[in-house]
This record gives sequence, C-alpha cells and structure tokens, in this order.
Amino acid sequence: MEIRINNRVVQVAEGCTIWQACRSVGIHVPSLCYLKDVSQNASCGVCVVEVKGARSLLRSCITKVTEGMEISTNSLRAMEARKLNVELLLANHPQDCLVCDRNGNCELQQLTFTLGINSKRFVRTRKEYYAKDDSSLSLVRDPEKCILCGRCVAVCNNIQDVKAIDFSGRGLKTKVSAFLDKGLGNVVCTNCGQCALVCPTGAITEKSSVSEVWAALQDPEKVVLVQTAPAVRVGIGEAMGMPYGSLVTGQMVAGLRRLGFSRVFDTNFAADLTIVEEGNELLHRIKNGGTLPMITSCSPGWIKFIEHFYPELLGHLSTCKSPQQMFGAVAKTYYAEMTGIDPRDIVVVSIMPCTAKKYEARRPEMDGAFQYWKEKLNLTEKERFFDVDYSLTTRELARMFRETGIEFTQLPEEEFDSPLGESTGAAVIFGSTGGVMEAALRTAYELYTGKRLDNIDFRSVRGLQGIKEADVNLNGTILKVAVAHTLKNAGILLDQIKNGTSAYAFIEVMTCPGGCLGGGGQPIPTNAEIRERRAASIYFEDEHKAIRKSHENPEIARLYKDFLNEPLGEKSHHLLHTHYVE
Ligand code: HC0
Repeated sequence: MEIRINNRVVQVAEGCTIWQACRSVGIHVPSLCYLKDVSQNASCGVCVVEVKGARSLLRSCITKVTEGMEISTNSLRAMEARKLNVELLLANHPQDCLVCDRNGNCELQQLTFTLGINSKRFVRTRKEYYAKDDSSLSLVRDPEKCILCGRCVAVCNNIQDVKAIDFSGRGLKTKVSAFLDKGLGNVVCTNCGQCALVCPTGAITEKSSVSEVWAALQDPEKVVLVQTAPAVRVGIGEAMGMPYGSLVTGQMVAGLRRLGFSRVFDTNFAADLTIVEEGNELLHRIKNGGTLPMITSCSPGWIKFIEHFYPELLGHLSTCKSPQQMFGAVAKTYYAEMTGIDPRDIVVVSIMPCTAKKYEARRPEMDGAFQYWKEKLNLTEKERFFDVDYSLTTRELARMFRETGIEFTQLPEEEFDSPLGESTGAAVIFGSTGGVMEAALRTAYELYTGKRLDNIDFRSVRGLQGIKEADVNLNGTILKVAVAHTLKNAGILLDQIKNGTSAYAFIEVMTCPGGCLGGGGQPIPTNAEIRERRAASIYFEDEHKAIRKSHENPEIARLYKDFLNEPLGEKSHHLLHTHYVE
C-alpha cells in the first residue's frame, strides 16, 4: 500500500499500524508502552504522530495505515506533544537516576535525553507515595518508578497467563499492584521475572544478592564455588557490550576466576546428571505403568505455576530437582567428601538467566546436603544450610564484572574446573526451549533400545514455536512428546491432560519465552530476534562439543561409580529428587 511519511512516498504492508509502517522504512517512533509481541496499551502517548485530515494527533502504535495516508512523525506539533507526555511522566518520577538499578539502561532516561528535555518543568501531581514491595524472594517492585505503561501487566496476563499483577485505582490513584496490594511474595506470582525484563524503567528489578556474594568472597573461612547455567554463556557477553547472542563460555569462566571464586563449575554438569536421572525415571514410568505424561521439572517458575493452578496434576511432574539444585546437593556432599572441605564452609553461588532460581534455592525442601550431613556431623537445626546459597542473575554478574573493572572482552578463554565442570552438548541445549527434551531423547533412546543413536539432532523439537510435538521411534514403540514454553502454552497442554485428550508420554515445559535464554534475569533488552541469536549460539556450542549425550559424560560416570552408585538409587532419591506442594 502507498502512503506518505514525512513527505516521502513509501510502500508499506497493508493492515499494519503507523508505528510498524514507520519502522519498516527506517523511522523509529519512540514508545514507552508498546512492545512487539507483548503489549499494545496505547497508554504512554509518546508515539503520537500527525496525520493529515485527523482532528487530533494519533497514537501510532494502535492506528492502522490506510491507502494514501499522509503521516508526519516530526512535525513541531507531534514532537512537542511527545515531549510534553514524557515531561508529565517525569513530574511523578523519582529523580534518582544516578543510584537506580537501571541507570544507563532505562528507556525513560534515554528518551528524556534523545528528546532534549533538560529541565524538570512540572511539579509532582500525585499526592501519595508508594512503598517498595520487597515481599518476593526474587523481585522488588518500586511503584514510585512505575510509569503505568502496562507492559508488566501484559506479559504477566497475556504471555504467562498468571495474572499476578494488574492496574488498580483510578485517575491519579491508578497503580499497578498485586492482588489486594498483598505484595508479589504473597500472591500467585511465579517469580519468572518477565515483568522485570519488559519494564522500561527500574520499577521492577531482581532482588539482588551481589553484596552477600562479595562478602562471602572476602571471607577467608569460606570456599566459594560458582556454577553457571547453560543460557548465561550466550547472555553475559551482551551485558558487557558484545553483540547479541555472543558465545563467551571461556571468557565467562576466566572472569569468574578473576572475581575470586575458588572453583568455577558448570550447571551443565548437573544438567547431564538430570538427564540420566530423568531419562531413567521416564523409562521406569513407561515400563511400570507410572503416571504419564511425565513433565519436566527444572524450571522453577513452571513448578510454582502448576502448584498454584493445577495441583491435581502434580503427579505428572518428574521428581528430579533442577540442575541448579542437583549441583548444590552434589557440591556439598560428593565434592565436600572428595576434597575434605567441611560442607558448612562451602558457599555455592549460581549464575542463572532466571529470577525464579532465587526462590527455588530457598524452597524449604532444598536442603538435601544438610540432611545428608546432619547425623554424620551432629548438626543442629540452627546450623541448617541450603544446597545453593545465592543465585544471581546474568545481569547481577555483569554488575560484578563492571564493579571490578574487568575488561570482559579482553579476557582469555579458560576451562571449567574439574570434576563438576565437564559437560556435553546435551547439557548446553537445556538453555533453549526444546533442549531438555532433545537431551532426554538422546539418552532415553539408547537406554531403552540398547542401540547407538547416530542421528542425535531432534530438529522437530527446536525453534521458537509456542508448542512443538514429535513422534520418536524407540525400536518400534512410538513415544509422543511435546514441548511448551511460556506458562500460557504450558496451560494448554495441562488442560489436555485434565480433560483426557493428551496424547503425550513426555512433555517439556520452560517458563520463559524461548526457554532460559529468554529468562527474566537475562540482559535487557531481550526480544524475539535476540532470543534467536542466543539459541543459534547454544546449538553451535552443542554441535562443537566432543561429547553430545549426557550419559557419556565421564564425570557423571565417575560420580555414580564413586558416590551415587546408580540412577534412581537411595542417594539419588535423597539428594537429587524432590516433592511438590499443593
Ligand atoms: Fe535454565 Fe536449567 S536450563 S532451568 O533454563 O534444567 O535458569 O540456562 O540453569 O537448573 O541446567 C535456567 C538455563 C538452568 C537449571 C539447567 C534446567
């Protein structure tokens, strides 16, 4: 369709919005509320443009183009209105940019600069001051910094179908809040952190443990171990100024050593361990008439979702703890025994692309190592410790690197420490939607058939489609599997189980769009294009790994030989498996 934008004749797609049309011809109209694939609230008024013949300025994010339309994005009237709307937002916004978590990466701050706003013109109009909500183990909400753009509400309601937050009040009293103002920690929030990822300001951020980790690193009595999740290696580079999806495994290891961690280990090692346990669990259920479909259990936001909304289906969850938690339990038992380090002196820090991992680490049942040592060391309840002490997001790790002035891009590539550092290609793909399924199939096939699997790429479960499915031929037995990412898509598969129409034997669910590579703790921005680049790097690492099947990881074989004895055995049961709460 032909239209005019800023006096230039252009061809744009029929049915698109003015915002999209402008974008398609290289004109960026700013917006603080519109976010592709997430929200289209038309609440901020920043994207207004002038259209010939229209009585008022139009919001470009919701107005569709029509044949022959004449649009001006840079008329004085449009530019002044845009500026005025931002100035009105600033009237009620705290002026504490210098100490704000999002300083340097705030869309409001950036827009204030690009629109040339250099003084505060209006006084505060809102009378009430809102307190911070820090009731959650994962997230902190500061309603004073909220500009009511509605992105968080949209992602929570439409993408995750959780509805933990919404608008309340009217006029100047409008705010975003959890149900009855109870605080995020006291409602159905799954801690996924997608709200923090889409927030244009510092109104929602992760609850940081950076200062606690610095303190542990300075403590001469402590041995501080770090584990890094699969998706961090394709995210941390971005946060340090590198291109989207940069694969920086070796530099990340080097950087962590320079921060002072005693040993740098890999959550991927525990991902391989998870596959061995979970693969055996699946086959056990298939052979013994156990509950099917079995559903993966490594994504903590997903666990909270099913506990809240579908408690009657908890029996479908694998009992395997997540790799983060398996790592903590193994580090404070097997590794402690092997090295003679008192488990009370070990501090396990995990670096995760996820905010819900903070919550997972504090679930009361995640103290397997303490239970293991309790009698042996005569420990009292006061000495109780968790398997994982601190879980930091990718963004928090970037903050630590910045604080120390580490030139991340100049770091050499280094290897993980051993044991607990070796991993396979199957483990790294955990970071992408479909990856746990593919990793499990690589192992389950060989366990079930006793034959070698030569073509190990299960491409039908890859990609960013919301729900994927595949039929896998296990020597004549067809295993129907499905993969879902986002909690809304998970809900669709759960409803099928509920109404008896589910055709699957095994389902993978990941909480966040794209899987962990799109997790709520990843660098901002994270969008569809960036997720694809991170996924490409993850599959690249898998392809170039010497070993690509979890059960072939020699360090895992050694762990079973020297400590666990066998998959699903007594020790595994206590340290690597868990239960769920309605
Ligand atoms: Fe994930 Fe995980 S893959 S949940 O997405 O299973 O956060 O990256 O660390 O634990 O391994 C996140 C990522 C992990 C865990 C692993 C799983």
